[in-house]
Amino acid sequence: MTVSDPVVEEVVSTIGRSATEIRQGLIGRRGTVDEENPSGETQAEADVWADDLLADRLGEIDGVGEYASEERADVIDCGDDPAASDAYAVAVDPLDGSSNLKSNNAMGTIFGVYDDALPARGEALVAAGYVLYGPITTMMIATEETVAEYELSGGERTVVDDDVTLPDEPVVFGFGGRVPDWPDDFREYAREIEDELKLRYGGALIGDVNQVLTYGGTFGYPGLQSRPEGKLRLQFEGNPIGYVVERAGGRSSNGDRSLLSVQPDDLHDRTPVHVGNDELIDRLEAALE
Ligand code: AFP
Repeated sequence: MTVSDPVVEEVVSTIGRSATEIRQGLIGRRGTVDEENPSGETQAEADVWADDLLADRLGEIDGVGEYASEERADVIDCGDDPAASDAYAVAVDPLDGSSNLKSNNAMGTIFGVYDDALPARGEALVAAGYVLYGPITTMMIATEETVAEYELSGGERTVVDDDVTLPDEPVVFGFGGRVPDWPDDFREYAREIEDELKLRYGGALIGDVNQVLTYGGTFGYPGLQSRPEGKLRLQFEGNPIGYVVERAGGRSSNGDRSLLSVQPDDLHDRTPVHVGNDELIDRLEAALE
């Protein structure tokens, strides 16, 4: 099953082919480098390596005008301006959850294909998705038409589910941040959810969101007392994940409105992120009002 837009198909097939290699290349790259990414976090060797690999490959696709990643300060100009032409901008978190490398837990690669120059609103996305490096490597691809899940093996993409939809009955939840750092209104909401759903939190957005898409429920990384803007990045994490979950029939929110409607000021803006079943996100927004 291919994506109908040829540039988007080239982007997703390039990421899919690269994923097998990225997974293999993690071996021997579990250490850190002496650098911080633009968000001030220590970079793993694997972060830098996967970013360079994806920048080279995605940047040379005809129809990709910009490449940006969580691991580099500025957008790379690699063709026509996406704001003034048919070209797209590709934003990537090359290794989401890379601190899980040390403990050998789940990680991912997240991507968003924007029909606008970066930074852009999530409403400009034409496709988004992720690779999950779990016991097997899977890829979720959301477009205007559908959300589909694939297994990746040896560079091949095999459909597992060509119409991924969020289950109606929520089962799992995962909330990031330390509980004493949660604002009181979020803590009250979280207490209710703890009584209703089962806790599943793995410290990698992709692993946690994939559980929500599989079982139903909600993932949240709220604004904290010490950091009201939250931890996750709008362009590289919030928007792509919001797009996937909304296309699969759920909702996304920054606590007030859809993540996709948030106007970014900066490429590396952070945002509170909440995704999941409609009813849970409605309740969250009511609790934070
Ligand atoms: P790292 O890439 O530094 O491991 O951060 C992962 C992440 O951005 C996201 O994938 C997780 O949902 C979130 O941070 C986990 O944060 P906590 O370590 O505070 O739980």
